[in-house]
Amino acid sequence: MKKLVIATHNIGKLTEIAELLAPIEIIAQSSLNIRPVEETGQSFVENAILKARYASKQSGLPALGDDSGLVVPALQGAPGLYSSRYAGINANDEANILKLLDALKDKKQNEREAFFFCAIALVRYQNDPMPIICSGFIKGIILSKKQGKSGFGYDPVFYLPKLKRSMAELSAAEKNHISHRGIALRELTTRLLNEL
Ligand code: ITT
Repeated sequence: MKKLVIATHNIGKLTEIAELLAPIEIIAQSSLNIRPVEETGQSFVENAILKARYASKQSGLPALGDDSGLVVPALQGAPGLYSSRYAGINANDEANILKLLDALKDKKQNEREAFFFCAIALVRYQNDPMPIICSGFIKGIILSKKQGKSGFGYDPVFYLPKLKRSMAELSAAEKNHISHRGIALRELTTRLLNEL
C-alpha cells in the first residue's frame, strides 16, 4: 500500500498519524475536498469504520479512520464519543477543557481518573469486508488546570503520574511512544507488514 487517505480534519491527529505511518504516503481527506461523514456509531470502533469507508468511497483509495476521545468513568464515560464537541457543536479545545474542569470540580481525586482511547480502522476499498481494526488506550488523571503547550485537545489537562508530566508537556516523539494513537498505529503497521 503506497497511498492512504486519512479520514480526519483534525490537524493534531493528522500530524501524529503521518509521523507514525511514514513511509506510507498519506493524503488528508480535506485535500481531496472530502467532507466529514456523520458520526452515527455508538462506539469509537463503529465511527472509525464509518470514516474510513466514506473516505475510501469518495477517493477510490485505501483509507484510514481514527475515532478517539477522552473517557472519564466518573462522568459515565463522557466526553466519550462527543469529545470534540463536548461544549457544543463548534466548540474549540479551550471550551471543551473548561466544561470538563467544571464537570469535575466537586469530584474526589480518585474520580478524576480518565482514559484516552483511539480506534483505527483501515479499509483497502470501500466495501472491504475485513477492515483492519486496531485500538489503544492510556490512563491518566485530569488536572484542575492546564499544564503544557504541546499536542492538542485535552492534552494540557491529562496528567501521567508515572512521567509526572501532562501529555502537553511531552515532545511529539514522547507522546507517540506512549499514546493511545501510537499504540493503535504501531499495531496497524505490524498487521500491514504481515499482509505483504
Ligand atoms: P475527525 O472526526 O475529523 O477525525 P475530530 O477531532 O472531530 O476530527 P473525533 O470525533 O475522533 O475527531 O474526536 C476526537 C476528540 O477527542 C479530539 O477533538 C480531542 O478533543 C480528543 N482527543 C482525541 N485524541 C486526543 C489526543 O491525542 N490528545 C488530546 N485530545 C484528544
